[in-house]
Amino acid sequence: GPAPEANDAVLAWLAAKGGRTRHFIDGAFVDPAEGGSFEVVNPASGEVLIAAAQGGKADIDAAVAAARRVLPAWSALPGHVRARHLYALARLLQKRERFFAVLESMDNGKPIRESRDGDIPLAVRHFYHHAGWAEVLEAEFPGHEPVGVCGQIIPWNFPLLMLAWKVAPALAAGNTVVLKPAEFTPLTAVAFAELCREAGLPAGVVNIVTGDGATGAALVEHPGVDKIAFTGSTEVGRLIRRATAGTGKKLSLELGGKSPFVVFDDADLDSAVEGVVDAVWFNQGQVCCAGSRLLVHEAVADRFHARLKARAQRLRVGDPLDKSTDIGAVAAGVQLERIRSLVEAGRAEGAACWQPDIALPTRGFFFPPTILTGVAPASIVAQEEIFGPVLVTMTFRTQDEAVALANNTRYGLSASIWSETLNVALDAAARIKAGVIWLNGTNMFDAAAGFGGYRESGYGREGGHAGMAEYLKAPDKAARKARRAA
Ligand code: TXE
Repeated sequence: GPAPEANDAVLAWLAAKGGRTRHFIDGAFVDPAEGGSFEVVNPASGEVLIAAAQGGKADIDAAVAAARRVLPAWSALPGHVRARHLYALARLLQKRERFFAVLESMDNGKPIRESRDGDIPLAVRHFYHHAGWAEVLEAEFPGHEPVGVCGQIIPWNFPLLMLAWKVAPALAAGNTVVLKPAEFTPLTAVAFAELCREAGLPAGVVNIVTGDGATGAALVEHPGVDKIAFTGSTEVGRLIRRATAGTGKKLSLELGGKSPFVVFDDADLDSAVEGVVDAVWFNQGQVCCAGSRLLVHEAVADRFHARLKARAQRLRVGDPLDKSTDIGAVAAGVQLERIRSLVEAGRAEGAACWQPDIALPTRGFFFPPTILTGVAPASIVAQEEIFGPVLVTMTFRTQDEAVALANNTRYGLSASIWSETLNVALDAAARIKAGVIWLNGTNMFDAAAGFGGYRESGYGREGGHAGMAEYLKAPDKAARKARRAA
C-alpha cells in the first residue's frame, strides 16, 4: 500500500473535521447558510467517509460577493506578485503530494499509483506552469484584462487535477474564482482550500462551495459571475449553454467523448496493446478523452484482439490503496449502474462481450475490464460515452474507411493513431476531427499544450497559450489603436 504515514494523516484529517466539511468563502471555513449536507462515500467500500456542506443560493451569493470584492486589488497586482502566490501553492501541494494522493484515491476510487504518479504531480505542474504565465502576462498578452469573477464547475474523474486546470490559469490572469467540486469527490478541493489559507492567498481570491447540480446551477445563473468554465456531461453542458446565452458571460465547455483508437496493419502491435490499456483502462475508463473505440485493420484484428485479451486478463482489479492495483473502483454507484446497463445494451444489440476470468471485490463499486467485439458503427455502444472500463471494437479495410469510422461520432475530443508509416499516421491525423491527436501514444497531457474538443465535446481550450486566452479579455479596437499610436 501507500506510505502508512499518508494513510494515517488522511484518517486524522477526516477525524479532525468532526463529521462534516465546510465551504471556503472569503478566506474562512463556514457552515452552509441553509445547514444541509450530503454524504461522501468511499467507492471502494461503500462506506461514508464524511458529510460535506450542501451549498445553496445564499452560499453562492456570499462566495461571489467575496470574489467581486477582492477582484480589483487582485487583478491590479503586478503579474510577478501573483506568480509568487501560485509558486507558493505549487510548492505546498508538492510537499503534501502523498496526503493528496491518498485522499483522492479514498474519495474517488482510483488506484494510488495513478493519483500518486499522475493526478497530483500533474496538478502541481499546472500551478508551476501558470505561475510562469503570471510572470510573463503583460509581455505575452499586452493590453489584456482579466475576465473577472469565474464560476468553475468540475467533475469527479480527476478532482484535484480538474481544479488545477481551472484555478491556476484563472488566478494567473488576475481573475478571482468560485469553484464547485463534484458531489462524489469534494474532499481534495476542501484540502486545497486549506492550502490557499496556509499559502497566504488573499481572502476571496479562491472560494470553494461544495454541493450538487443545483449548487452548480445557482453559480451559473448568478449575475455577478463573468465567466463559467465547466467540465462534465454533454447534457449539463447544453443546459449551461442555454442558461448563459445572451447574458454576456464568457463560457468554456469540456464535455464528453467517444475517442477512436486506430490501429493500422503496420502498427507495433505490442505497443498498441499497452496503448489500449492506458487509453481505456486508466482511471477505470472514466476519462473524457478515453480511447474507447478501437478501430483495427482487419488483417491484424484477430491477432490484436487475442493479445489484448491476454493482457487484460492480467490486470489487477481491487483495492485502490494497494500499489499493485491496475483498476480501482468506479466513482459512484449510479455510474456503475450506467456502465452495466450500457454493456447490457451492447449484448442486446448483438455484440460479443469478453471479460476476464477474475473475482471482483465483494464490496464497493467494481467493474471488470470489458471488450465488446462485433459492434455495429451505429449501435448504442459505438455512439454513447460509456465512461467505464469498456472498449468497443470495429474493423476496417482501408485508410479511408478508418477515417470515416473515426469521424462517425457526435464528439471530437481526441484520437490515437498507431502506424509505423509516417505518411499513413500524418494523413489520418489531418483528416480525423478531434481537438487532440496522439500518434503512437495516448493520454499524454502537459500544462503547456491546449486541450479541448470539436463538436459536442465542447469548445474553448485548457492549458498553454490558448488556455490563458480563455481567462483574458482582448483589448478593444480603440484601445489597440491608441497603443499603436503611442
Ligand atoms: O455529470 P454531470 P455526471 C459524462 C460521463 C458520465 C456522465 C454523467 O459520460 O457517465 O457524464 O456524469 C455539476 N448546472 N461525464 O452526471 O452531472 C455536477 O454537480 C450546473 C464526462 O456526474 O455533468 C458536477 O460538479 N452544474 C465528463 C459537474 O456538473 C451542474 C466528466 C459534472 O456532473 C448541473 C463527468 C447543472 N444543471 C461526466 N448539473 C468529462 N468530460 O470528463 C450537474 N452539475
